[in-house]
Amino acid sequence: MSKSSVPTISVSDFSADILRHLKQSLGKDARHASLYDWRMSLSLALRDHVVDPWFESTRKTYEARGKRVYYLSMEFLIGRLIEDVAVNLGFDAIAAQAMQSLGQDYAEVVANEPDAALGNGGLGRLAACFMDSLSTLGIPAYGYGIRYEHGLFEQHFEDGAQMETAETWLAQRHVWEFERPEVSYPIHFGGDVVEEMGKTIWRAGETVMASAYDTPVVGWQGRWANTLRLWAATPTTAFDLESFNRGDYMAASAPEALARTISRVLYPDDTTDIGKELRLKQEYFFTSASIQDLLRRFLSEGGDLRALPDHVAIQLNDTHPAIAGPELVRILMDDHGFEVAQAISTARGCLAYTNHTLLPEALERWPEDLFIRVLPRHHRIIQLIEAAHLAATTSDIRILEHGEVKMGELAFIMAHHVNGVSALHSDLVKETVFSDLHADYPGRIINQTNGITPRRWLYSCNPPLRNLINETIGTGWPDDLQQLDGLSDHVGDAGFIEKFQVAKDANKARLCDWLHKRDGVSLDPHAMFDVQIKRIHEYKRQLMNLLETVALWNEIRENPNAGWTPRVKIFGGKAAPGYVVAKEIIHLINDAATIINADPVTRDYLQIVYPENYNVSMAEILIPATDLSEQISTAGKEASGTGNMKFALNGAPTIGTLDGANVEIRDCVGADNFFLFGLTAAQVTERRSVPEYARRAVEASPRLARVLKQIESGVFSPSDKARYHGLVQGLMNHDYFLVTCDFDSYFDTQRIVDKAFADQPSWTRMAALNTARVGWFSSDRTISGYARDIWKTPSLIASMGSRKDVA
Ligand code: F58
Repeated sequence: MSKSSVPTISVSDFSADILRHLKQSLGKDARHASLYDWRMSLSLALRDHVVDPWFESTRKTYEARGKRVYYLSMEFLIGRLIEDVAVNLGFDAIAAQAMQSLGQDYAEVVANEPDAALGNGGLGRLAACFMDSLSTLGIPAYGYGIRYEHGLFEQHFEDGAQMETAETWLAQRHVWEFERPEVSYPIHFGGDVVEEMGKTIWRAGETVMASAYDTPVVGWQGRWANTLRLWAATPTTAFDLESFNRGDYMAASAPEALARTISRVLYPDDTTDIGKELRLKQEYFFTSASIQDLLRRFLSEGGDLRALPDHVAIQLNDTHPAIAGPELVRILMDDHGFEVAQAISTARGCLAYTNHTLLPEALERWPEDLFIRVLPRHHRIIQLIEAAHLAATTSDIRILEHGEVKMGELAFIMAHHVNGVSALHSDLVKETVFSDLHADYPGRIINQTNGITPRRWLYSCNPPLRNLINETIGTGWPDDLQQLDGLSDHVGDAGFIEKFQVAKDANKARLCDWLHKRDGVSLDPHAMFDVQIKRIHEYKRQLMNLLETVALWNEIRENPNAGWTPRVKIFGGKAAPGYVVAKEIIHLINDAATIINADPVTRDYLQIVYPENYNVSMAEILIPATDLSEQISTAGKEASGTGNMKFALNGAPTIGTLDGANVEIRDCVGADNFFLFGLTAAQVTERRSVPEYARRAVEASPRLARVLKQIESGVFSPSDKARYHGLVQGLMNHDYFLVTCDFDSYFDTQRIVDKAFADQPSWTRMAALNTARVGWFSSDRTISGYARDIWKTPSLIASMGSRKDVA
């Protein structure tokens, strides 16, 4: 990789660029400019510098006539982009100075940008990290997704209960995207399939158009830029004038209403949305548009479709785009005259599928009658795919079964590789959900452990630590994260540990300021910041964390002078609006916070905070300020986790189970620097077969029994004493995620954490070793793995030369 470069643009030139945009693009002068105007002008001035690398990358890609990666994902959880672009261009310091010279507060301008939340959680954020790494590595790639009008809902609390309101990131102009009105494709739904003169014809019932919006994604040091192409649904005819003239105004705008519905809103459920017709239409909408687009690109270069797999690598981010298989087969057969077998093998040569979950309720299945109604031609093609699979193997696994279309099986059968997202998860994929298909197609399942982009998740979000690392091991690490290993040599140096501590303290102080400004909450900056931020799910066990908090509260009250380590328990995360138990857990955390935070006996030792509306930007403030990372899912349930990697990288040791990528993180940081507890995946399976295992666990733990009794009897809900009756009874009777069984081990391990934290230099050494040893979890390493093992795509960066505006 070419090494560090210093931007040649001066602060005064960049300031002039910003002022020019303020005048020419925003139509404002500096005296009357609002925060919005400054933010737009700064963004446009930055964007100008992305365009050249973007064109250059596109030119190189066409010249190379090689293979492109197409990453199909229903979700891209992007977050804000100003800092991201500035950092990748090497303009971060200059942008800040320029804003200062213009009398503006850079941080305030950056924070004015809406947080683009076109995703629910891990799967969507992974897609965004992958886009950053694809560009950093110079691999020609397109991300394809949906340009939702409304991203993930905004969360607020009313008397502790979650409420949702619509998110409106597009209410103001989205400055990073380029509308491409000339790039649009018809997407058909419904109708019927007929045979005419030996040809199979799909006579669609309704059609919408998919219109492209492109966002350039620039990689580290601006050496390469790929495209994120998001599709918006538009009507085929904007307005039905005939109906209007008849006076039927509703009917006149019906086509527009129908079309816009498709890309209107992101489904806020990251597990299951089975059976919703609109969801199936969304999936087909963006997948079909993407396949049509990549085929048009391929054919425009004069390609022979039989050679498609040499030029096109399509990665399916879980099963949402699994219809890509039948869609490609359909186009090859119906439009290009391929035989079935040839169409299937050509499509399979292009397709690979990533599985992100083992939760049975999350594996997509569509009612067959709904599927036939929406996609009749694809249903027939799936029958052909299934028949070919049954003929080629001794398998009895079907795609169409019990009146359902099983998207996991479809994706698997149509992919040349299937990957899990951590070593443990990939093994479990082989042993559980896809064990039969694994036997039918040995070698098809491989592992690619997830990663995170170090540009956003260290360089940009943690300036104090970034500066310390630069001064300790140099500046080569952001695109070669294993260089962090070099920090290991310094952890024995008291001066370095002291500086590491100063960096952590600065981040904690920043969090305190932010929380105080935002919510009026004050935290003790010397307390341990113990953080669990992620979607609220029973398997992630926020409830176990809360139960431990209540148990600790009890013990502090009983013995207030026992030298407790002060802790702030920080929670963050949203529950799917229809997920009743998850919402009860949120309510309980907030109710417990109200009682516990008001207790004068424990106030100095224990506090609970749950800031509303957790999102990417909040994570960027919380993670660098964290002392202890909570990764406490039931073993075997968290496919990988990526928050776990972000915390370790930012110097927060983990308390966690042997689940997902925790296993590999622990291998890297060393068992002494990781607080392990709980049952293993194998023990979890075993325990479930023990009759009444939850009740027994509660009986064996007076500490837990007491906590459950307090919650059930209304100690935390005095105005509605029965509020948590159902939640507690659920735990006692069918604690599927083994909160009760792991509770004691978790509580005891937290007390070991207390002791460890009390010895600050030794704790900080452990934190520094976490940072030093997790360089392997860069998404650059993950993407290199996909490129090597699945896509067979080289980097084109070596052939690119250095940037013109960079010395
Ligand atoms: C997450 N999955 C996993 N959505 O839970 C997490 O462990 C992993 O780190 C992350 O993906 C990235 O690999 C996720 O966010 C789902 O799993 C969807 C559930 C509904 C069907 C489609 C996948």
